[in-house]
Amino acid sequence: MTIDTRKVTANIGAQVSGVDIAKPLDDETVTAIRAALNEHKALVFDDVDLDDEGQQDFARHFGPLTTAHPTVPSIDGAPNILPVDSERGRANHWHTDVTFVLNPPQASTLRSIVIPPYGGETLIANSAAAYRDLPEPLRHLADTLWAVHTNDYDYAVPDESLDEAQAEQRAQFTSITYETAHPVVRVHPLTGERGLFIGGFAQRIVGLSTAESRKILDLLQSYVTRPENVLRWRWSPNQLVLFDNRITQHYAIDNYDDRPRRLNRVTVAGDVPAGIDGKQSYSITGDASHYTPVAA
Ligand SMILES: O=C(O)CCC(=O)C(=O)O
Ligand SMILES: [Fe+2]
Repeated sequence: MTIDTRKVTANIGAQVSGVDIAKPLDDETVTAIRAALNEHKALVFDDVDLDDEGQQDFARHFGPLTTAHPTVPSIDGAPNILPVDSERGRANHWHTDVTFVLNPPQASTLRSIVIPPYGGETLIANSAAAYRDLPEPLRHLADTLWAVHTNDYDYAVPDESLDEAQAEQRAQFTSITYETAHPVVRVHPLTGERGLFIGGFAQRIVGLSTAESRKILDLLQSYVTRPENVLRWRWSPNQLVLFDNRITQHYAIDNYDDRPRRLNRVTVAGDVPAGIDGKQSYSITGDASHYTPVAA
């Protein structure tokens, strides 16, 4: 069984055909999808005939699943599915999923259910391409840095400007405070590739003040969000996007007015990140064992 891939951009994204991901997949096919993911970082499958169960089964081919989220409830009866619903909130900030825990998911799947008539694209950035784009002195600096990731920060929207529903959601999101230190340059365990591992939950560089951290993080982040490193995916219903959460960031554009938009997210449990010297991430606060097993 071979799969067909068609690149969407030079640096990130491929559309996959020649495989029906609603059926159980043999090992060879899973290996081919994994190889394509290693190369393209984000894979799009069209016309998928999946329900919640099917999305979970597909994701399970890549490893044990996490539950929906460390603090946000799942869909009723589907403990591994996080509803991504425009009514509940909009992830219009650059991030890598759940990096505030010790072992963030290694991969995420998003399945489109309701898509607005315009807008609602998801941006996905290749953070390995960003690392390669750094001029050498900045690459050397990044190689030495560690960042503290947390779920408890203002997301660029201060508490006092939230309405009641938003305040309630934030309180739920931060009902357990997590803080984890990760290397700013993470080595991908399957490919050995180096990528910038920062994103919105990275709030502080170890050893620097908040103000100094912001400048360094913004500078590094500007390489991640270069248009050349970003896939802008315009959804149709019944698509599934699988992305490598170890070496990408993403952003859900809020450009569809009050039109409904709904996706379901299922994530695959990840390993503890390691930097270029092999040193592993360490937890500062917050236990995530109810959320995720640690992948080998
Ligand atoms: O809505 C999207 O396109 C992405 C949602 C997202 O980033 C998330 O649920 O973590
Ligand atoms: Fe996300």
